[in-house]
Amino acid sequence: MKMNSIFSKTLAAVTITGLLLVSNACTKTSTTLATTTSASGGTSVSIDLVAQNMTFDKSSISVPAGADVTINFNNKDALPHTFSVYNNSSATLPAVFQGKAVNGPATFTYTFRAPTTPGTYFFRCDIHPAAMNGSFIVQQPAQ
Ligand SMILES: [Cu+2]
Repeated sequence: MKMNSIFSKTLAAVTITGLLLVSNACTKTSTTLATTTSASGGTSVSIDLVAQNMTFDKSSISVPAGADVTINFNNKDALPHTFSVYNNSSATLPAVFQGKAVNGPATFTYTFRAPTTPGTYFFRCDIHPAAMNGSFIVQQPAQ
């Protein structure tokens, strides 16, 4: 049983990686995911996000439900940007996550737990929400 569990998790990670490689070939805005499965069964994901010229380099970020998310944020502008996640584009509170402002040019690492309910959420810069936003997609974990 234990071996089966490890095998299925490994298979799931490989499947996710394969799907993302396919989507990366289609569009520059898709997320590059490097998922890992910890011994406790939790999933972590690390995502690079660049803010430059008042825009993010991604219009869509996808993560597994309930994953530990690391955003490697690179603010290349000489002004502050933030990264926050909300339930939808109206950005009503409570937020899923609200990151602190990062004065650029500088890098910062945000960490938070993804929602456990799959669906399409919303991310934005809280300082420039109209110009800097996108879809934060929480995916059903692979079985
Ligand atoms: Cu901003």
